[in-house]
Amino acid sequence: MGSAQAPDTNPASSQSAHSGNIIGKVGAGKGISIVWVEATPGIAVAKPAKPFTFSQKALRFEPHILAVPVGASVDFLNNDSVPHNIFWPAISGNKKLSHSLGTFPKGQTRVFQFTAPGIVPLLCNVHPEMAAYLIVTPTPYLAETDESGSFKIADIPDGSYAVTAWHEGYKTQTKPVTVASDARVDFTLAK
Ligand SMILES: [Cu+2]
Repeated sequence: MGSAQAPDTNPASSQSAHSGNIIGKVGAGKGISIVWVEATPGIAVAKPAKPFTFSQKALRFEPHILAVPVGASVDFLNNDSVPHNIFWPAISGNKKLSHSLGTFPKGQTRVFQFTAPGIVPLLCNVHPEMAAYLIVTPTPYLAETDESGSFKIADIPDGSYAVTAWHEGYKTQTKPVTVASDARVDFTLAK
């Protein structure tokens, strides 16, 4: 039988800096979970160029959960016919990071740049039932799961990392993962 080696057709192997994807599944309650790679020396964190928007419509925040990388600016748009307020009492429990954007009418936007990572519970003091979560991740390597809990964080430089999963009403969980091409990490969150 022939023993000729197949040509190397993997384009990634010709690059000097290798990277891979982290895939996995988060087991938790209904709705989406957020997964991110924790800060690691050597991982670049640049201010994201992409604009992020929360709107308030029909007395709800839209979306209910949004993940953005640290440094991101978020537009908060009142899309309702009534005035809304937006405030957060803390970021990841740190009350020193509480802030209010005030109360503003239909069509107006307030912008805030988030320079500290953490879980930001968004509230409206006009409508106590209004609530949403902004997740500010320490690196741009983040993913939103689908409703089944599956996620993929793409193009992470090879290396060893800590990966954290968050779900509303559950305890966050952090696991180690080594990326050398692709890697898999699964979470089962507890209340
Ligand atoms: Cu409101």
